[in-house]
Amino acid sequence: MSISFTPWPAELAARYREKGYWLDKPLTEISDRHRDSDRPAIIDPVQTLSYRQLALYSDQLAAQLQKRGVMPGDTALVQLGNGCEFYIVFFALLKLGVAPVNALFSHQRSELNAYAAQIKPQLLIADRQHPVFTDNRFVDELSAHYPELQHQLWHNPLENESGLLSLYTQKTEEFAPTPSAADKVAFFQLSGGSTGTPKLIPRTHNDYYYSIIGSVDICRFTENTRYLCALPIAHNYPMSSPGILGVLYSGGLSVLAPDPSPTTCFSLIANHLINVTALVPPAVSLWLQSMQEWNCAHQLSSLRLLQVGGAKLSESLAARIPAEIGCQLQQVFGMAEGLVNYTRLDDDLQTILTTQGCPISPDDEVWVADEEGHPLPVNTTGRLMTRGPYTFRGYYNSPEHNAACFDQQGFYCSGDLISIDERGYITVQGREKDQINRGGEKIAAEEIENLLQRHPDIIHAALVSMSDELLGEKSCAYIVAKQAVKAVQLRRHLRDQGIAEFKLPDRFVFTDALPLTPVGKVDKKLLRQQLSEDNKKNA
Ligand code: OOB
Repeated sequence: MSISFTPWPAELAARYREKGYWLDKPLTEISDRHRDSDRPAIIDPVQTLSYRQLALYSDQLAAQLQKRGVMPGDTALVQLGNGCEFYIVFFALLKLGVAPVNALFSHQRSELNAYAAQIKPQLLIADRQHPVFTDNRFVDELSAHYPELQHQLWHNPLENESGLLSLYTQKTEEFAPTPSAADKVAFFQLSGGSTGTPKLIPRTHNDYYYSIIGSVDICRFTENTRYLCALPIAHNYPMSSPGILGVLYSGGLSVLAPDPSPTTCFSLIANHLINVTALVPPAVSLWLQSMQEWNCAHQLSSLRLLQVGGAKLSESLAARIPAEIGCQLQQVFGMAEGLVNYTRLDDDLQTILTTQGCPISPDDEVWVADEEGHPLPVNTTGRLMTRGPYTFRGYYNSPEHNAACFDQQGFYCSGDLISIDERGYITVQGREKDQINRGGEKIAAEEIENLLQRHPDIIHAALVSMSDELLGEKSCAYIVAKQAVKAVQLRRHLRDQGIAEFKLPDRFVFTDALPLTPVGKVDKKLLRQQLSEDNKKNA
C-alpha cells in the first residue's frame, strides 16, 4: 500500500520529466552511488562511516527489518541526533519502502505524539539517551495508543535490548531493495507550522532528489567538498540544501557536530579542513564574536563557503562574513515545503549581502500576491506564492488547512512577505503566518496558545514575537488569567505537557484583556507594537 498524498497534476508532472528534473529514481540511489568506495562519507564523534559501510549497513538494517515483518508502505517515527546512524536508518527505511518522520532531537512528547497520531507508525527508532526515552513510560504510552506500533529499535541500548548497531552490523544474504515508486512518498518533512498541531509534508523521491541535485549544482559541491553539519541533522536545510544528501551525492565528506557553538565547531573545522558549512544567523553572530575574543581566525582558514539561512540575515551581519571570516557568504531562503532560494556563488557582493537569492529551478514559479490574491508588480511587497517541481501540493491528511494555504492553481502561500526584483531575486520583508522565528527555530503561536489555555487559571493566551538582538525574535505570551499565576508555573505547565524547550515563551505579560481587531481576532500587530515600545522605553 502506498501512502496518500496530493500529487502534481499530470500536465506539470509530464513537464518536470521532460525537462529532466524528475529522474524516476529512488533517493536510495544516493547511498549506493559510491558503494565501492572506502572514502569516508560521514564522521561523527564516535565513528567514521565509509561510503561502502553506509551502503552495506543500510542494506543490512533493511534486511533485518524485513525479516521482522516490516513492510513497504509502513511508516516510522524516528528521533536520532547528529550521528552516522541517522543516515544508516534513513536509507534503510527508504530501501524498504518505509516512510519515516524524522523528529528533531529537541522535540519532546507533545511533538512525537502529534506525529505518531498522524502517521500511526509501525516502527519507532529512537535514542535511549533522549530524556523522553530514558525509561519506558512514554514508549508504553505510545504502544498503548497505537497498536500498529510493533517494532522498537534503540540507539544506545540499555542492557538486554537489541540495539540498532547490532542489527545494521549483522551480515545478511543479498538484500533486494523495495523502495516506494519514485513519484510516491519517500518520507515526511516537518513543517515549521502555524497551526495547533505540527503538520507533515510528504516528499517524493522525484521532487526531493531534484532539489538535492539542483542545490549541488548551484553550490558546486564535488568529491572535494568537506561539509560541517552543525544544525539539527533532521532539518531540511542540512539534509538537502545541499546538505549531507548533497555531499553524499557528490562523493564528499560530511562531519557532524553535536551543536553549532564555536567551541565545538572551530576545532572540527580546523581538524577536518572543512570548506563549507551551513548556519542560522544567531550562530553567525556567536562565531564572529568568538573569533574576535579568541583571535583564532586561522582555525577557520579552510572555510570557503558559509551558507546562512532559516531566518533573516541582517545586512550588517552579512557584511562581516566576507570581511572577518574571509570566506564567501551564500544566503539560503528555503522551506521544508519545498522552494529553496540561493544567492549564486558568482553574484555581486551587493546582491549576496542584501537579497535572499533566487529559486533553484527555472520552473519554480514564484510570484507576489496582494491580500485578494492578485499579482503585484516587481519590487512590491506581498505574499509569496509558489509551485514547482519540488514544492509539495498539500500537507498530509489536512484538507482544511490545505484549502486555506493553496490557491485554485495549486500555488502554495508560504505566509512569507517578500518582494521580487527585475532579475527574480527575492528579499524577505516580513511574515504573515502566525509563527515566531526564534533564530531559525519555528514556533507556531496557536500550538503554544492551546497548551497554555489548558491551564485551569488561564482564560486567554496570545503568543507574539518580540525582537531580540541575537536571535532576531523571541516569544512573548500575553496572558489573561482568572487569578494570579506566576510565569514559573506556566513554564512548568508547558514543560509538563512535553514540548521542545525552544517553544517555551521567553517572556510572560499578564493583562486584563487582549486587544481585538474589528473582526474580533486578537490584535497581534498591536501587541507586537506595545512590546517594541516597552523595549525602547527600557533600553
Ligand atoms: C527553513 O525551513 P523551515 O521549514 O524550517 O522554515 C521555513 C521558513 C520560511 O517560510 C521563512 O519564514 C523562514 O523559514 N526562512 C527565512 C529564511 N530562510 C527561511 N526567512 C528569512 N530569510 C531566510 N534566509 O528554514 C529552511 C529550509 C531549507 C533551507 C534553508 C532554510
